[in-house]
Amino acid sequence: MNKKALPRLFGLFVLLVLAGFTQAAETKKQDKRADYIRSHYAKYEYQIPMRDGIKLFTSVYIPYDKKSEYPMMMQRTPYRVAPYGADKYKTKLGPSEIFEKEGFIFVFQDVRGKFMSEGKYVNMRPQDAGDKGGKATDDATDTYDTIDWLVKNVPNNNGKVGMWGTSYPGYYTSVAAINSHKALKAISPQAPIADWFFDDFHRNGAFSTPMAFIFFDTFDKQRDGEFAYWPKGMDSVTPDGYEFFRNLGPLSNVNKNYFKGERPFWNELTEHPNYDSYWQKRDLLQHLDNVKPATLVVGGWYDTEDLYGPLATYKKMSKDNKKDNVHIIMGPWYHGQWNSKDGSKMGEADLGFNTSEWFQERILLPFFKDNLKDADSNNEAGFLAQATIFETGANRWREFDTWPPKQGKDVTLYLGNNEKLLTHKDKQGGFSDYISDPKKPVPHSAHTSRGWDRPYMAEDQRFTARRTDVLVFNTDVATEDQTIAGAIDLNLWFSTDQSAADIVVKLVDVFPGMDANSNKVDKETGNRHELVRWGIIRGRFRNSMSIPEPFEANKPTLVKFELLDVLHTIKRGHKLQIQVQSSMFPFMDMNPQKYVDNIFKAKAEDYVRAEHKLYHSDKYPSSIEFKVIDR
Ligand code: PG9
Repeated sequence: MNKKALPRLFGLFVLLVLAGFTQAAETKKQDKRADYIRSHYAKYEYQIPMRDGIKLFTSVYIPYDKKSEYPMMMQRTPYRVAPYGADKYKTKLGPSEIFEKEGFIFVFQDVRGKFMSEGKYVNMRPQDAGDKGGKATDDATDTYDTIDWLVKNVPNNNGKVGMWGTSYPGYYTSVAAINSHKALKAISPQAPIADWFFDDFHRNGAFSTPMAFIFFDTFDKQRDGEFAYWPKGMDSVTPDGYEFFRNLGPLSNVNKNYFKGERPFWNELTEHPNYDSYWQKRDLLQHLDNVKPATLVVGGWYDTEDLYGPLATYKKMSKDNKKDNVHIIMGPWYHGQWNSKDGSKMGEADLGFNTSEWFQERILLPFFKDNLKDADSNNEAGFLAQATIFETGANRWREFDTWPPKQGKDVTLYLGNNEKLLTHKDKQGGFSDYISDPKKPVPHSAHTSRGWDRPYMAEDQRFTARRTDVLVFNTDVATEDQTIAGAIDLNLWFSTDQSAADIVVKLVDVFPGMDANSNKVDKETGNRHELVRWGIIRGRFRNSMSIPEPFEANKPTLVKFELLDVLHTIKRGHKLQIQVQSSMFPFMDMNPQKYVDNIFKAKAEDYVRAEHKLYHSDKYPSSIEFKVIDR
């Protein structure tokens, strides 16, 4: 054994022991939480009848302590309310542990057609039952009927109900606001899906194959009668998503090689590649303009699943900031991180402090207490701003009267020659070109994953900046801090020598190589290219999401779209960088680059290499526009 091997082995041993201790401490904490729940709550199970006779399975946890009456906190979910059986207890009840200590009645319900509930499940069911008359049902009437039953039947309740949920359960929380029951006093839709043509597996018409493939493999399995178990997924998915999805080939191979036609929702979505009436009917936003309960919309800046949802939900529910019962908080989080224990890091991004604990203690619990326990206080103490928004780059919370902020300076930057981002059009400018090759698409992350991961949302982008199929444009080094607030509008003059293309744009914060104060290289962050926001458009949808069109070969064409909101400070000494590319693989499927009517039916030979050009001349000035606000 060489001399260094022994200390190394010892180091490894110490690390393993420490990891073991941490794991054991975590398990002990979980056990304690579970013990607390069991000794403080009695569990009941009910089959609650809906207006059409269908019964929905509901479990209810009631505090043993009967000294006072309690409000109910409810979650409706398509992900099962297990464990089933009145003597089998959940190990978590509230959004976070402090809710269990505070004391609420917790209610969990399997939505219509899922797990132990009767009826037929419909993904993003069109909410078309209308007002609360008749026998017609949808998810909104199911929520109404459930609340009506709960307030009349659950012992020791105070007649007030709150709802929360993340993602799909966040969607069901938004749904509750449609013609809501008068006992529903407070809701917190968290990362709510709003419109499935823009959330989760769809982005401006581009498609996330890993997300849809992995999710619908199990979620879309049809039940054979009633079942209480989550169906088993396929075994064959490799941990190397780049390799797996490249080998998969055209999307039609999903059915041919894996699903075998046995995932009905997958079949439906592949028949509707455009934003047609199938998707439009499922757009929840159209029903959200008369929200009565106090509302706190929650979202994460680094949420790769549902970032569109919370922003669009707040905009619609608040009628553009006009309703003071509707609030929003956007934090520096991945999907659901706000209810996790550790919100001090998101991937490689250091957030400075535990932002999720701050949210749970200072925002979420006070919000529900205020509206469900105090006599209709409706934010009388004023602890909740209209918009509470985390400023990345500076790592601090800020409060606003509106989101996005109204005040500020409008800035336009033009792409230019020599990788420049300029404050004026480049008079000498021309274009930059690159080859986009479906055989070697640009990876969405430098790390290997099954293709649907989270940390990449704040990843160092040097790995792409140095590829020949990625264009970069940089501002000069900033001499003052610049805080960008809101969406970023993109006006890109683009051409291809083929007939179809995707355009991906990334907003990147380039850290200095040298620490300006100490004149030393910062080993951890030196020259880091931190991803702040990225977005994609499938070029065929540049003029309409419903009516796609091919590109005319080699014709400069204006493509406009937006990057979803940010609140980010490019600090003094940093540079703002824009990267442009035509794939983001495997997270987004590869555009064949030959126009076909339905990409889900494209053939292997439709996937062709293409030469794309991005213009930055006086005649074709590609630009980005955003708002800069005061510090
Ligand atoms: N919104 C999430 C999701 C749905 C469908 C596919 C992928 C993700 C979620 O409920 O987790």
